[in-house]
Amino acid sequence: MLPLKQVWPEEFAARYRAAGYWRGETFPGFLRARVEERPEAEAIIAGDVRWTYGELWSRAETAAAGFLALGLRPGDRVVVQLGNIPEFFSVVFGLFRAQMVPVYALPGHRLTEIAHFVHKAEAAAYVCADRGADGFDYRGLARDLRAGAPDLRQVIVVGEAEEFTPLAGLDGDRSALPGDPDPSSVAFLQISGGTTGLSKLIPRTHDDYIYSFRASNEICGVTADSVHLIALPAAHNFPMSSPGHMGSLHAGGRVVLAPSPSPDICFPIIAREKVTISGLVPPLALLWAQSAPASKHDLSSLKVLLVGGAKLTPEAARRVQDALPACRLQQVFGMAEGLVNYTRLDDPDSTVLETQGRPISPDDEVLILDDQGNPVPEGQPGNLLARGPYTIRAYHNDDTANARSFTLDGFYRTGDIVCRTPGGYLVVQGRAGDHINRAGEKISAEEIEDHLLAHPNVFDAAVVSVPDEYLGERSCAFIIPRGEKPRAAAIKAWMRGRAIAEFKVPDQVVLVDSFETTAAGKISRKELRARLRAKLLAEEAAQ
Ligand code: OOB
Repeated sequence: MLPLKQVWPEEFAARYRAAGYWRGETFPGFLRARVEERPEAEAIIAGDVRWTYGELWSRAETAAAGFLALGLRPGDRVVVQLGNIPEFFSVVFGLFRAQMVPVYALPGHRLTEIAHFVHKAEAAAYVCADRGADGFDYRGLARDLRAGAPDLRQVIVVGEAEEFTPLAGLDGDRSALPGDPDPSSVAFLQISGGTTGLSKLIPRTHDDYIYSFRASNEICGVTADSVHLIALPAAHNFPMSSPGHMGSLHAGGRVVLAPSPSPDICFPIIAREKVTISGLVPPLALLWAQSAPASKHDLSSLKVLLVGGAKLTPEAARRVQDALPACRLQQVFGMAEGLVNYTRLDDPDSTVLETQGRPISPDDEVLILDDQGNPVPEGQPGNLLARGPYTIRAYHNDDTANARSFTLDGFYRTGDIVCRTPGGYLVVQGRAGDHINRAGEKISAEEIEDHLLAHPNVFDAAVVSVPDEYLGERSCAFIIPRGEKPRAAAIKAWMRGRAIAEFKVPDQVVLVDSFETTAAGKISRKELRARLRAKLLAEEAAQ
């Protein structure tokens, strides 16, 4: 299969190479370089498991040879659904080494989402664990997946494989392994937050992605001495590259995996491993801030805490900074499609507390436009568009989404509403699209409405976001019943039966007689959702 390409026009590619952003590095290439420099240095730590760079490399090569021996070929896409376990790294570096393309699913995804990724990526294989940290049995999911995806050739399981292929049993001829991939080819596919409909697949190249975390390392102070705690799911773009585990591995540092982001689990790990840097979404950062002052664990090694994925308000930022005085808060506003902004470690407090940072690269082009596409006056809110050396030009295999999400001259429409300060820092105000940002997990209103409409007693449904003290936002589904009135609990249970990620099950269900749209006649879904949301907030305020 031919390598997938992401298309930057040649003049841009030439500029990004000339500026030294794209250096021709590849994933297997950089890991091999670290192995040659310091094979005995520790790379991956998870509980009692400690892998050196040499061991990680050897396991990756064994897996790579094993994938080839199973009949998988360079260019094949492989959906990887693994939590924060060491095998995440031997599998993905094994795939890179064999020139295969991981598609990163999150541990919370269920059959509906995984089947969509397999279909959209035309994946040849699925890699999962026997069970997740929450006890979920992925082999059951794999069985159902296989029944509906005849082109899926292999299922590889970390742990007890039952009828599938165990990762531990993989082996093959290392001399059959290919050379290093083309640095401008697509290294992997990330999952989009899914602002409209189902998630899209985001193709990232070796060149562009490695630039993003190499530059992030500099901004976040990551070196070979760093100890990086990965508390969020390793497959998400934030803990992967901002500066993430990939940044730490590129720097030759240590990556420590936490099975859960809770302070009970993470604080003892920070004390034991002398963790220097970690990243969290705002609700978790607040939880850490609440627990830190009274903790009996020594957290003094922690020097940088990145917070992003959803808006951290100035008040919440202050709480986090005050609770961890020895540690610098760093806000990060990024997206799997590319553009990432950071507050800088030497920025004044006001910038760190009140803004979501500024772009990584001098060549990140940022536009802030009104709904007609004209630039807004400086300091005014507008739609954020971005183009640059690590922002994609197109989604994988999705013409409709591409036409909607990119301008003709290659800017990505982020869907976020931002203001820019005179110093060039961005402040996120909200977003234009209808998605719910539930503690950093993005939920498409449209996708959930589609599920609800499949219920026999649902006539119509509209899903909106509601401010939530802990989650930032939660989801509320307005439902016009048909026939027998369904109970809220029954709707939620039924949604779970749709085999979707738990975070997509509506937090709140409100039954209504109508959407009261008669006066205005036909209105857009967007306006309908806005009205329902405003009504709910007004009713809650009146209580
Ligand atoms: C990160 O990536 P995604 O792809 O899950 O979500 C991107 C969206 C952004 O478009 C924005 O709507 C929201 O998440 N977001 C923020 C934010 N960081 C992300 N909204 C307000 N404040 C922030 N600090 O979420 C992501 C990727 C890389 C680094 C960090 C986060």
